Amino acid sequence: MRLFIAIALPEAVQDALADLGNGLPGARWVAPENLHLTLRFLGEVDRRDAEDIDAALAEIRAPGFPLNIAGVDRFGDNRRVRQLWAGVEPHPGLLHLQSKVESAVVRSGLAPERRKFKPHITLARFKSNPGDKLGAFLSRHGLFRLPPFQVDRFGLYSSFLSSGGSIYSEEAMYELAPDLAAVQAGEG
Ligand code: 2AM
Repeated sequence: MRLFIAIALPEAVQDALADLGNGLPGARWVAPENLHLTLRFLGEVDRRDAEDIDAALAEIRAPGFPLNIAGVDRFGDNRRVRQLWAGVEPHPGLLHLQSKVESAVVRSGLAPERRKFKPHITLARFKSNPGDKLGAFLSRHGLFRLPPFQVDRFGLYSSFLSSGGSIYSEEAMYELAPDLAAVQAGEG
């Protein structure tokens, strides 16, 4: 099984992100229902490891937090643009959850992730270079920002590569604890 751990996005957020999806030659836009924030890519995992990872993830105790999506940028350089993505602000609650997820995965026997966590939502990959249009696109959407939404769970997903693109399925869901900051703000 090809697995990853991610935060799902509300449909309204997926739709707002999908609205960015035009005006770039060579872009293969991610289908709106596939837009997500990856916490950890696991790759091919056998059933026993997957069960260990599931058990370790279910033990995570971490509070919910608000997710702020802001900015649009790319991975890759001018010669070879790889990905276009929407930025995600590194809220302490998000970083706390990501580090708990990372230790759960390593405790389950997988090798640690070497790359620094750079929270992002991939919007498009490229089959050919978008050229000058990319700079214009990035400046047009430089101030892109969505209203924050509250994250109260995360999930384990499988990814199946089909001829029509990736098909993601939710394999398990893990609830976060109440976000005390949000609860107190609501009471005040
Ligand atoms: P990306 O959005 O930056 O491409 C499912 O493929 C998720 O796992 C994607 O969100 C993808 O991140 C992430 N991922 C991280 N490393 C990956 C890799 N080596 N191959 C495929 N997906 C990877």
